[in-house]
Amino acid sequence: MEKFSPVGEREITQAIVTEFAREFNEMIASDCIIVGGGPSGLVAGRDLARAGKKVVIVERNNYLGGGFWSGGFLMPKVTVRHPAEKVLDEIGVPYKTVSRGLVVCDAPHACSSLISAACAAGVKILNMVMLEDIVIKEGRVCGVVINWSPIASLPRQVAALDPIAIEARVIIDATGHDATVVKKLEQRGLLKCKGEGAMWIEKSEDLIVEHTGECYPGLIVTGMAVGTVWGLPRMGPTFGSMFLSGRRAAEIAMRKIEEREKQQ
Ligand code: 48H
Repeated sequence: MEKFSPVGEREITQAIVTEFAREFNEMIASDCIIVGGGPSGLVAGRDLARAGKKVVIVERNNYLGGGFWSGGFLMPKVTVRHPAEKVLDEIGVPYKTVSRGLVVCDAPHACSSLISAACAAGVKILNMVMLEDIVIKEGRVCGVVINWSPIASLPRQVAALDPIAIEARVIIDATGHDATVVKKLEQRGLLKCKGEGAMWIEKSEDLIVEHTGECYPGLIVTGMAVGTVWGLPRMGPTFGSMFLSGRRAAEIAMRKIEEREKQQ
């Protein structure tokens, strides 16, 4: 039997610390910070990274994928309506056509493939890290204030731990139903969210994609967060608009990043 190489505790710890510090240092200033690693954030991140942009996803959970792992009603099957199955084709996920314009596939297969595609494109991930606040300068969102997620479950007197900030040319709110980045603007009276509408699948998905965009200078909103901002109907357990909203967010972010590059 082949023996493991004779590497000990010190080298292993050094490898983790050195590599994390090097990479984290790179994340302090990037082209785009995406808050939330669900389907819309992952598609946006992948598209931007494939176009050569420096992208960081901030995800409060220990895992990426958000609501994409469990399909609907805890049944791990994902449905996608035409034309969004093209994203499944791109990332190599097999699916079955169940009726005209509707496909179904395995949630774990689709979710793990999307995560893998985003990482392979070069997206950097900060997991177990939560958005605590935003940085606003001269009427523009230009960074996020972050902290380790576990401190949120500690008693307040123990958890008095100051956060840090990282900056980017553009920020994307991909935090799903909660729209947590946008809510930071709302708390300060800078924007008013209409609140998510009731379910109406036929209408919802086109509306989500159409309304994806910059909701405040420097901040683009994508995925379910779009519904919360604009009061749009929800679509329940179908994910095509999450993909195409993420794609649209990336296209808009690309233009904004280039505009900022010229200004800076
Ligand atoms: C860091 C955060 C924070 C924070 C949240 O919910 P998601 O899967 O979001 P989307 O919009 O990409 O996809 C929505 C979809 O999953 C869904 O729920 C659908 C289609 N519902 C339809 C319906 O009618 O119900 O992912 C959001 C991610 C999660 O991983 C969160 O942990 C993360 O954002 N997140 N990360 N800091 N403050 N808040």
